[in-house]
Amino acid sequence: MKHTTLSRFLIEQQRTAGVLPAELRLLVEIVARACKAISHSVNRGVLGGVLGSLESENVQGEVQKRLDVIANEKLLEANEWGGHLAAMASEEMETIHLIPNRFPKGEYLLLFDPIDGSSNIDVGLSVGTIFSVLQAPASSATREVVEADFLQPGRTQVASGYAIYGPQSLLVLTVGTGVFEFTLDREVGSWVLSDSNITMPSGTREFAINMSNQRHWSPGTTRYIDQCLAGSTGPIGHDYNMRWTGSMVADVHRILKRGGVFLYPADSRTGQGKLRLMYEANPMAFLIEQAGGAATDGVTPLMDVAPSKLHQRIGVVLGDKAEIERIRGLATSEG
Ligand code: AHM
Ligand code: MG
Repeated sequence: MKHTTLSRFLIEQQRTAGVLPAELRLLVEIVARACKAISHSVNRGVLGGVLGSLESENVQGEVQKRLDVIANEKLLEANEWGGHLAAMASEEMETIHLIPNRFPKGEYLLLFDPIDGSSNIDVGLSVGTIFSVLQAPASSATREVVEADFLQPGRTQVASGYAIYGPQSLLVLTVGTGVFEFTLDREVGSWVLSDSNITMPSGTREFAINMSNQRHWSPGTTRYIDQCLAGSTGPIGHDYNMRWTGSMVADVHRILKRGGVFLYPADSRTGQGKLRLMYEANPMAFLIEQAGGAATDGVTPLMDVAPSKLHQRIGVVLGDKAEIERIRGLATSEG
């Protein structure tokens, strides 16, 4: 079997497809290398002393896990010196991280959630890293990058992806030319192409939602889930299956490969969702759209939303196009 490594894939994208500037290639390689290191830490678990919580809270008021902090540091360290970035932002940091003056500054902005699905770390379930890449505004070349430079709609992303640390460590990537999956070959230490041009299967009757939030849902969300639960005797006329892993990376990966829908909708508690627009919703939306699916906040495509804050939360409804359209219809017929 011919093995295409991530490096070779990226060089071929640069050469043949002509879509990948050299700096962006370097950026993706460095993020992938950091994810490899994070994968090793996750894998060693208690043996590496990486499990458990810290005393600290992040900007969202969530208790930080040891691995949240370790993964954040690995990503910062790996990406500081390459000369490809203007600045970084992370779920674990209140504000943006500028590239220290001793290193050259590049034209890209990197955003990440270092460990997504943190509640699963200590119980041996899949967690992951999500990342999004934007271009810094041209005006920032002659001044210090500021938070407002990051507040671009998801549609402007030039790359996004996630690594999932599960039964296998996988890296799923788009640079706008389809979705590609790489599997970590631990013996050799490289990411190897394992699935190309991923297209989401359509028509899969499977939904993912945290049912314990049901009492907070909007009438539209309630109506959709009621229809799914009614199965073959309801208006949709098909039985549904349900899955909820507590790790968005794992749920989204299943949907990319097997189809279905994922919902973490805005609800009555705050009028927002739980997930963060800039480094969770948008990168996943880019991948899902590239794979032929749809990703909205329930109504509006996520990537068309103009962000107002770095850590903005938003409702996320993504997956099978026809189901997302059904959900949108049920949401807009509410009033
Ligand atoms: P995290 O980035 O702090 O881990 O939070 C995001 C996670 C998602 O991976 C997952 O879909 C969701 O939170 C689960 O939330 P809940 O525990 O409310 O079901
Ligand atoms: Mg997360």
